[in-house]
Amino acid sequence: MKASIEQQIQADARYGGLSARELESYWMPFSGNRQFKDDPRLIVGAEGCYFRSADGRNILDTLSGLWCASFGHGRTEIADAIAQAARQLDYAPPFQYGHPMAFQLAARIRDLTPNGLDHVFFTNSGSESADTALKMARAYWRMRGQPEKTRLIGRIRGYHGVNVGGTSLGGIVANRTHFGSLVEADHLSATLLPENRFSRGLPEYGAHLADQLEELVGLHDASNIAAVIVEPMSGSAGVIVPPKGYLKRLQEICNKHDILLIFDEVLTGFGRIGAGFGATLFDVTPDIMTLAKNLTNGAVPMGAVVVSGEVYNAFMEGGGPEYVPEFPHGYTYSGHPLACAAGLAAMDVFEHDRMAQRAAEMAPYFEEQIHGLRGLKHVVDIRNLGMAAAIQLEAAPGEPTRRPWDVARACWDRGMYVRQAGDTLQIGPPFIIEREQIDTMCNLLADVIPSVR
Ligand code: PXG
Repeated sequence: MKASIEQQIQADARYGGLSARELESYWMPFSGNRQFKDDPRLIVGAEGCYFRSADGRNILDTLSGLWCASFGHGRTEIADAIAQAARQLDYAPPFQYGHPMAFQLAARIRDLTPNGLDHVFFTNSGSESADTALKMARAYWRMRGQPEKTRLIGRIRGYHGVNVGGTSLGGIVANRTHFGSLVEADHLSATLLPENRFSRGLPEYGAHLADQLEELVGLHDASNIAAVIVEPMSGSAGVIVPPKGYLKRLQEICNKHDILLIFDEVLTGFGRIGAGFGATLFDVTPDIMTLAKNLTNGAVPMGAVVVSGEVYNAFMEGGGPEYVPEFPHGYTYSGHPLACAAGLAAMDVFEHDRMAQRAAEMAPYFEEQIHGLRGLKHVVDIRNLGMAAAIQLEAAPGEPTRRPWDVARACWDRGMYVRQAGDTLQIGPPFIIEREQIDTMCNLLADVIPSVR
């Protein structure tokens, strides 16, 4: 007699003992739910650069989870801090009340981020950080008596999470198609240019693309523009590295026209590109910076928005009676005690283990090995900066995203987690990765990439 689906699932170690009902109950994010439930890839443990799969294999993590566990999985310092906080203070209301760790972590972030970014607002994710920053930018101009400065400018292929503001300002078409028009937004061109294929680090060509901001000023007038939001390096769209001089030029134009510059450093923050922040590497201090991911090393959801004194003071000066919230915005879990504990412990790891330096030191070897994949069948571009890289594959006719998916799927069977999105494979391993593990990763990619149809 044919075994029932339930029996088949129970007998298959890949399902980790889940029932069919449990599988059906969970609507997974950014996932092919139907495919996954027939072909599960369950993770049950993590340590260092490895995951443990439900069927008992060690899986090399080449994306630090989703670019967030960059100091390595299973950091006991962070786990202990979370456990201690959970016992002492499970929750404290963040509106009109506070707890010490939120203030301590804010000061810590202030110390680590570039001079001039002095005040920290807490959120629970990168998406919330992006939407918070956009609302701050609009409210800032009202506080300054210029309420008509409302227009927001993003960039094609940008990613600022999935909330309403971030979806609108972002520029990845697949993430926008289903949702109609949300927040009005303009978009600068992406800085992905054919001239720059296979650039190592910063591409030479393309700084002129920043001048498009002048064109938008010419179209709308600066008196109507609140802010520009960009990632110093676009991650999700496949590691799009800014051309030399581009970000400086963007900042100059913003300064000239009194437009706020927002850097979305959710992915680049805390070491990913071989420096503390994009702002540090490019020597461009924005008015507002968004953070998340590495802030807690991925261990507890948390985001932050760091702003200049000028932005903060506009609210303090324009806020009305002192007991009234100057910025009517915030989340039940803003600065949650467990997140703050994780954040403080992660910042200790970041500093004491010199994580940004570690990323910078490993980056040249990583670059060399990744670019060694040039010439493989299907590979049409390789881009990298610090400990981030993307391998772009030629689209299969009519199925632009299939090849990266097939590569990622095959790698999982062979003991490696690789993130695919659009037409690229994204590589961003934990900074603690060793040379031999980079070799293993590149050898496996060299084997698998040409093998897909
Ligand atoms: N801004 C940036 C720059 C990001 O990279 C977000 C905002 C949203 O963060 P939350 O925490 O709301 O997801 C991100 C997230 C990928 C990948 O494959 C990148 C992200 C998330 C998942 C996958 O590159 N970035």
